[in-house]
Amino acid sequence: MIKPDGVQRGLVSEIIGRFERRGYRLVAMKLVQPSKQLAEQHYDDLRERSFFPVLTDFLSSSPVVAMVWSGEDIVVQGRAMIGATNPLKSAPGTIRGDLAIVTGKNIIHGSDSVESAEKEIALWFNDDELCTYEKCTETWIY
Ligand code: RTP
Repeated sequence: MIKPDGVQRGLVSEIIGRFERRGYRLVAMKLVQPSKQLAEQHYDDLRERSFFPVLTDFLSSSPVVAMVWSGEDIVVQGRAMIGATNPLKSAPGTIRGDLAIVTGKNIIHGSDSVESAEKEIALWFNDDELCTYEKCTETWIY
């Protein structure tokens, strides 16, 4: 999910492009204005953390781009592409390491396990919003 700061900063195409160029397949995508309740459900496991109110206020402050990507090892590789939670500890070449400097404004969320991805997909998408298709293997697609 591209968080409000990523959308506000005009980084949507930059972020989507990185996943596309890597070779991952887009399965679903939509611009959503999350309610506070949806933000709280999304970060349910962080309810006891002191930054939970600020985090969920921020997530519900402005539209986000919810996405589902698929492909070999996408959860682990996606997290690697995103970088560390604190952008200052994210390696150059990662999304956060290249594009962000503040933990609370780290522009993107990625599911941390297949299990949480399944939960989050169910939270953000209806089944009929997920597109099943094969990538074209014609030679003019690179
Ligand atoms: P995310 O869930 O957004 O992909 O981030 P993450 O796994 O890298 O980090 P997590 O621990 O799940 O934290 C979720 C988001 O909360 C904000 N945060 N603020 N100390 C703080 O102020 C603090 N720690 C975390 C970050 O925006 C983080 O992405």
